[in-house]
Amino acid sequence: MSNNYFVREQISHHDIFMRRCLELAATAGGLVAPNPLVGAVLVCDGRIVGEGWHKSYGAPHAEPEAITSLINTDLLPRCTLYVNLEPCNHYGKTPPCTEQIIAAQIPRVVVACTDPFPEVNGTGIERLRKAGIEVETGILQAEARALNKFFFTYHEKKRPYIILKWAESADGFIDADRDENSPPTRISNELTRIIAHRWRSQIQAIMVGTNTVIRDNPQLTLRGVEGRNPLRLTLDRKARLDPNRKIFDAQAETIIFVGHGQSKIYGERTECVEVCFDENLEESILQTLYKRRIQSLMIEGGTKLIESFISKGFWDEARVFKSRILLTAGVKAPQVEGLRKSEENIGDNKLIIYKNPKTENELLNEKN
Ligand code: AOF
Ligand code: ZN
Repeated sequence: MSNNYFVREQISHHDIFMRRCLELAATAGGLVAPNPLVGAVLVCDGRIVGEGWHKSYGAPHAEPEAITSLINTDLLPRCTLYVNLEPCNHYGKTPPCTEQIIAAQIPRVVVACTDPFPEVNGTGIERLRKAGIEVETGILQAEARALNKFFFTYHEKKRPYIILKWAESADGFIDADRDENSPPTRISNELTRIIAHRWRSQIQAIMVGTNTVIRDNPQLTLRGVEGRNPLRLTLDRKARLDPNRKIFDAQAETIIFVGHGQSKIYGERTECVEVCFDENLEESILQTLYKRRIQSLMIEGGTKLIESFISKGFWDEARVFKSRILLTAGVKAPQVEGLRKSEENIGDNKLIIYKNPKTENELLNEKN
């Protein structure tokens, strides 16, 4: 058998086992934030003999889970450990995974990507190599980074991953011309409503602008889906919003960004954060969220707020529902120039997903 054949076989096996790590990791979706989704498998003589994943925030990490799942521990010195994130090297809620891998006498570790968490950041791989363990990195790197896009964006860009979301008519309006006393214009269908609520369950914070609070009076909570309400955010420069708006109804934690000296009590579970309403407003908002360990933000309108984030390059993904309704006049939908990643029919509506080409490229490719 030629050497080449052997190498090719090894590579494809690497992919298969790493894919299994990603699959295991993903089963904890929505349960581990702000930690990343991590899965690990132990392979002996080409077969998976142990599996583990990080099941919930504060729970053991994937690697010790895989190690303890092994029935015959005599196999450990013959195993390769696959894991989609560099093993941690710090004392957090659990001891470092590196120490546990070394103690288990595992001779080879295959990693998808390094951990940008400041306390790890390459030191996990270094520690393993120093202990004489053979470490290979970069296997399914782009897939692994995409799986944990919130986590990587947060640590590398020091801001949450930003999703823009809106529904627009066939002729490009998000609302008809109407006064604030008439009900919001229904643009998308019932199915898209359920999808949008599921998205809310997957992110940590949700934001709308002042005008949207006035005109649409959204509640921004989850309805019809399981999960935790995201942190609600809005802007109120002069603190003039009516405290009876639904966003202040104490159903979820809420932050109102107000101008300096404008803090006041809007209601229970609401908090004012004073910011400068200048050209750095978006940066100030993102900085506040970074400090509060918010890794994902969905901006649901209106056009002015969404376009202000787009103009600064502060967006990663836009999820747009396009309906067949014609409004002929009204509030223009945001203009976004991005990579058109996918298009899907949701009943008589279309869901179009755009990605910011710059941040997508940075996300999928590790720097070093
Ligand atoms: C791993 N394996 O399965 C996970 C890792 O608060 P702690 O102690 O759970 O540590 C959280 C950090 O550990 C997290 O920010 C990330 O850097 C890493 N997560 N590492 O080796 C795992 N979930
Ligand atoms: Zn760990």
